[in-house]
Amino acid sequence: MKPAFPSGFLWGAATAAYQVEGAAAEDGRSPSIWDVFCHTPGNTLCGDTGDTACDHYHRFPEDVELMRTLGLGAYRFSVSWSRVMPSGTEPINSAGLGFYDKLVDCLCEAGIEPFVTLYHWDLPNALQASSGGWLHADLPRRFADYANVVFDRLGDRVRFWLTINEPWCIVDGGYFTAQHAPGIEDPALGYVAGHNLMRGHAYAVAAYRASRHGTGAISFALNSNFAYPVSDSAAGQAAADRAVEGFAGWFGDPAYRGEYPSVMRARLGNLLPEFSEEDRELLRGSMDYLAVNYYTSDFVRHAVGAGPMEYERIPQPDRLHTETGWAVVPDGLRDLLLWLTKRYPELPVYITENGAAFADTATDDGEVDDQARIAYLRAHLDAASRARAGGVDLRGYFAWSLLDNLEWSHGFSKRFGLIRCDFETLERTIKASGHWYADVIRNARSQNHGIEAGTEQPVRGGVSG
Ligand code: GCO
Repeated sequence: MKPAFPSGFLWGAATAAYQVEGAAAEDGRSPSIWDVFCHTPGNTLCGDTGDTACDHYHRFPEDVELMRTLGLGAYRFSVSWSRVMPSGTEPINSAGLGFYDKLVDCLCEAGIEPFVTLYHWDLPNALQASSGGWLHADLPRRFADYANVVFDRLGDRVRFWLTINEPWCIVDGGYFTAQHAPGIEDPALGYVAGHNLMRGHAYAVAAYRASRHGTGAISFALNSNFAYPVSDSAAGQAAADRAVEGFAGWFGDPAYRGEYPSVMRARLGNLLPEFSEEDRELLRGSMDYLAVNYYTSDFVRHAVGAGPMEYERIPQPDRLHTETGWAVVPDGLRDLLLWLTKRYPELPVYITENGAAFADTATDDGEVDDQARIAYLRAHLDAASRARAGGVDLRGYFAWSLLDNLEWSHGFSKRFGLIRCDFETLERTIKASGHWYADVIRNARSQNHGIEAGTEQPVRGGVSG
């Protein structure tokens, strides 16, 4: 039988700085908008903050050892801009940058590929306070300056980069619903922030390609649900198509072809800012690969007057839901990957996040028999392999998350980890899902004649491979 995943497939797990690092006030780190958000009463469940989180900042050697035990080939983590440049601009804080230097070295020694996200939502608060953060037209340039500092320091060892994590979530949580930092509720501003996030992505990609280390692969992490119509009418199908174009296409289209989807332009009009000719140029072809974060899908119907896109989500009470209330829809992963590959051809694909929160119960020893998470991951890996069989050039998969961590406004109440973190003692215990994932990786490697971790080549625009 042909192996479901090819040799050189990158098997990883992901985290993000604010969710795991802790050490919020150490070595010159300044507060980010997420520190301010979490420290504002009422914003997070139980007032939880990332002050300590998993203390990954101090415990990273132990965490890398755990990754090695699982047999991970790659670790996706994010760099905190507030550590590297506490004021958001020069000067550079060498202690903060040094942390990532040590982490990357430690990963390389363990034969684990570092997969680095530059921005996972934690803008230095100084930039928010002084200029309105992503609403300011110059922020994209500041972001590229910061990115350049990181390329310069880590680019000799890091071959896979992501600029922005999930612009959709930043806009939705940060500017539509105010559930996330910076906690603004003004959709018109959300479209401006989203626009500047993509400009920041484009400028950082240009900086990377021009840099002395710019030979790896760079992209941004696109999150999207797929959407299915609840009726088989033409209007229902059109509503589902609009839902996907308005989700995946909102940010995917600019990064591929330099413009928003025409259906969004037609329906949102002036709410969507225009890219300048220079921005368009820089955006076009700014993904060396497609990085996809997937958790759930939607079931929708055409709904006149339900916002400019005129569709409505219909609850699916009969489906299994995770602790975050998201329906479990593995086929949506396959269908989303097929949709993306059709719309953005020629790009290799990495699933950069996929996972589920379930109410784990731990024994006194911290052991967790999380069969629900195993079932979720198994079904999604199966969907991913079916997408491959359908022509998607899938090259890697990252489970979200390596560790239980701070789930943003849900605080520590939602556990996504392959590894349990006891938030009192900070003790780590590999869950049943972690052991299961280690087996999946081992079996996949042995089916491919024992290809070792760390041999994967970075890709650029589907050219190599
Ligand atoms: C996101 C982020 C992660 C989350 C994860 C679970 O997708 O929201 O990238 O930081 O923790 O997705 O919600």
